[in-house]
Amino acid sequence: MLFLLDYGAGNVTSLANSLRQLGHDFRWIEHPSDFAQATSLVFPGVGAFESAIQHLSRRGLLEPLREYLRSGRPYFGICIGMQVLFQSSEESPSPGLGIIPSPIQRFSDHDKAVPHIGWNSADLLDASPEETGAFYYFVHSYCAKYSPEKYPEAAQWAHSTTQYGQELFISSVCKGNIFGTQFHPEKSGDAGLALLDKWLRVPDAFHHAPATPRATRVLSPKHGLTKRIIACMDVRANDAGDLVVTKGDQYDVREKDPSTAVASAGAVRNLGKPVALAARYYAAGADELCLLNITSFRHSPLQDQPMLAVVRAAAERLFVPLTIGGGIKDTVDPDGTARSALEVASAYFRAGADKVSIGSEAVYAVERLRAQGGVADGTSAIETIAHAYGRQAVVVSIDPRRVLVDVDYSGPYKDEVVRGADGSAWWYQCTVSGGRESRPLSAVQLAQGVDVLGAGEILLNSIDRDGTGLGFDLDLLALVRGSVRIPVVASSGAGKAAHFVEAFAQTGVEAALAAGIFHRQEVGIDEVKDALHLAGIHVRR
Ligand code: 1PR
Repeated sequence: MLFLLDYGAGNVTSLANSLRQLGHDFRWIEHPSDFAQATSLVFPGVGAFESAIQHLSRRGLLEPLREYLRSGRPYFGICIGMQVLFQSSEESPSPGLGIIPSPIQRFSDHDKAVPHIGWNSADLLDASPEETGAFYYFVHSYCAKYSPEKYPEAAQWAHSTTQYGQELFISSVCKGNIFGTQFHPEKSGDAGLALLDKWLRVPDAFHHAPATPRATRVLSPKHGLTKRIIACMDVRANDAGDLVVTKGDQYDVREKDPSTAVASAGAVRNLGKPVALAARYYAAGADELCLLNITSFRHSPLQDQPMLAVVRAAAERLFVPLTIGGGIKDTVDPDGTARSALEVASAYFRAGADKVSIGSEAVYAVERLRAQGGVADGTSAIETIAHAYGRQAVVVSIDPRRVLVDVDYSGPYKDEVVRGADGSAWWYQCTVSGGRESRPLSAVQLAQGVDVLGAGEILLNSIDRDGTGLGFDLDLLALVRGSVRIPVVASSGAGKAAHFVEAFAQTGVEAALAAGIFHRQEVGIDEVKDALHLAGIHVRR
């Protein structure tokens, strides 16, 4: 019987969904005695090394796990489930299982954004150096460095390596009954599902004789993390109460009156059903999907059963990362029950989300942080969710708008003023509640504040460009990209494939998102990726 080990954090729903899709039955390890019945074991993990070790030890599962590993029965550790096999982690004072006698270390952020988020190739050590391995989805800040000179024993375990920036790390390990991947096969589309299936059906294929460690690979600058293309669905109830994918022009999602061209008068635009559209984008090769519940600031997402059902249905059949946003904040139910932002996020994770996106609440949190002199107090939604699920699970969605100023402006945002070729000057002001209210905070201040609080990624919208098709706001992207070390996702304004090329080439963002052009089928995801490939930008195709 296949058993899954859940340590209570991270999205184990994704793995369960993948196994069901592949037709494998499984049970959960509930008790130390369950290990005796397991004929194979998968330990998936997202989040923090320390929480995993602490959780296993509190539930009395650490020793049974060690015994299971010694017993020779097949083990597949995913992400943290692979990292716990190592001696130690810079992330945690608790030691690991020590089966692989080398450390897990943090990526250097001198030459790149950390966490390492996205699709990268796992290059098998048995393959020739020119051969590129399959692409899988990674999301982590810590890794096992691949260095046969420094860590010869870990190199003996290495099954594949992956390059991120100038660092080469072990992306899968294999020896005897033990297999582990730093990447998430359950979120890696067909390639990931095939790997899981092969391990379950032909475990002997993974009984691996140690590879002969070879000299460190020659690093080539173009080889490594790919740029991600994300399809975004803004979801809300239409006037009949059905959840639909809508799309605004500068955040106004109602049909314009044709005679006056005045928006806000007509019905909510309906561009399709969320799960059907998400399935179309998955099939078309989207690297990630994003569902934003754009009116959930009005009520508690925990009451929003249709939205949770949409997330569940999407997660059951789409095996790429799913970000869910809208309404992630402390709320009070109509019956007076207080609900923390962490509870709201947990409901989304249980439904199958891999990341949550926080909008308005992030603005308030950074305002509080600044009022406290930059000292975080651990209470914000970003901090509580990052603590429980890892910072890579927390995206902050920024909704800025340009504010024009005189060219000789010397006010509080003077250091962030952008000057246009036409002599105009502006700064970027943050808004909340879907652009309805402006706040005394700039996009750069917000981005830097959420980096301090522990966000893993920034989704950078532009109210001015949203739905216009004029291209991304390159000034905004460059400004924010240059002010933080976490990954930045460009959003708003894509009108053609060339807009993606210029965003990646000119601003260094890690991913780009579009909505309208994909919904209306004006530009395909394959067309965008072809254009990027032609321009020499590394993408998964
Ligand atoms: O504040 O935590 O409840 O989160 C609300 C979330 O809903 C935020 O992420 C906010 O950006 C989003 N949102 C709120 N109102 C709207 C609206 O459109 N009226 N949508 C809205 C934001 C922006 C992007 C859009 C891109 C690409 N939509 O998601 O998909 O601009 O569009 P394009 O390619 O067609 O130009 P909270």
